[in-house]
Amino acid sequence: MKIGIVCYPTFGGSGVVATELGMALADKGHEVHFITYKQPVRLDLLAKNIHFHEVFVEEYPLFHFQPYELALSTKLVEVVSMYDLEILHVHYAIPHAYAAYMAKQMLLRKGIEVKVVTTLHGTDITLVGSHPTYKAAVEFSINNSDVVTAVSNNLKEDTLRLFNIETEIDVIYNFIDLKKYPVIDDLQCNRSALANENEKIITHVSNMRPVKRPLDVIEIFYKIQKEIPAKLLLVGEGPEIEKVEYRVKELGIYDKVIFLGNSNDVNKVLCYSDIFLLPSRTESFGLAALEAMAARTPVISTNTGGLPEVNIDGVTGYLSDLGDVQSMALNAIHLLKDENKLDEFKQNAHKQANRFSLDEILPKYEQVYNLAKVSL
Ligand code: GMT
Repeated sequence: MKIGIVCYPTFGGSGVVATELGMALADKGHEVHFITYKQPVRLDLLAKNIHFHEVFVEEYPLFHFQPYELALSTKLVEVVSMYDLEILHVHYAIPHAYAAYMAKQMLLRKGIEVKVVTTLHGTDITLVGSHPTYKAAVEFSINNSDVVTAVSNNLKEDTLRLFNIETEIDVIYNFIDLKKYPVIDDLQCNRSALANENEKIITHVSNMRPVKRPLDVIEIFYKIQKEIPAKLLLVGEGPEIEKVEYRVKELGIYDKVIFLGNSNDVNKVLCYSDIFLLPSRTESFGLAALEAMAARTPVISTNTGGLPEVNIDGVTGYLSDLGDVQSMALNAIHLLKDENKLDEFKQNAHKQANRFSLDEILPKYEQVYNLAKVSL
């Protein structure tokens, strides 16, 4: 098939899922065209069947806001016409589903038909999309997509609750390419570079936005390190990072926290980890938790959104109420103090990640494309 993928090219989960999906489809022989304003961070441009088309937005001083949707829909018309694309798969409704709808209408005028598949990722529905500023446009673009998918049952329920949806929503879970998470022996995963022999390693990966509650991560870690020698690895950058640094200094634990910034090698960082913390206010799915589990790391998280569909309480980690840093710290301490249990949870986490393997999920998207192709 000839497929166009539209996504945010940044470190957010939706961009990561879109990029990994496109690369896997290309690997299987499909022709995949990424259409976005920058090359996606995890995209291997030299791989076979992969194309990248940059959406350029002309800066014009009259505009207070540069009209990205217009530039995107124009680019979509150009790329679909030039490469005979059959499917436009847009990740994140805002503004991608809207731009794809416009492109589809423009193409119909030229006698060209392209089908639009929209994948909802979370904040496009829960935090941003349902806001009155965007709601009507988001609802319209969902209802006018040929096929709509959501990354968890919880997100599907939220979408049906927050919008007046007239179209079917298929749940296709996010996935992980387990080949990228081999058993890494101790030498390759040189733990001693980061922590002493007796120290446990706790990790948090996010874009450090308020919804991820990185300050809770610090409070949880502070309690853990009082009981057990430990280091905290923080991966990612974002608006909360300065507050996090300030709090780390205030608590006097600066020598125990390692700030790694953004990374393309999350799998390599995760190989060091004993426990992964994800105390988010909400997560439609929690791709970061799945990546941790693929790397055999139990997850201590909140029980919000789609997290309970990924992290199984008492099996692959533990779930606590939002903001209950005491419970999350106690769960982590309990696990870290019991080597046998920790080992058991590490294995369980990896087993659970297998349920979300690329091999399981990729055919579901191919089915969706076939469904879209025959939709009226
Ligand atoms: O959560 C973020 O910071 C990024 C956001 C995105 O749109 O890129 O992530 C959302 O999509 C991911 C991939 O489907 C999910 O794993 C995340 O749970 C979801 N984030 C939220 O719902 C807050």
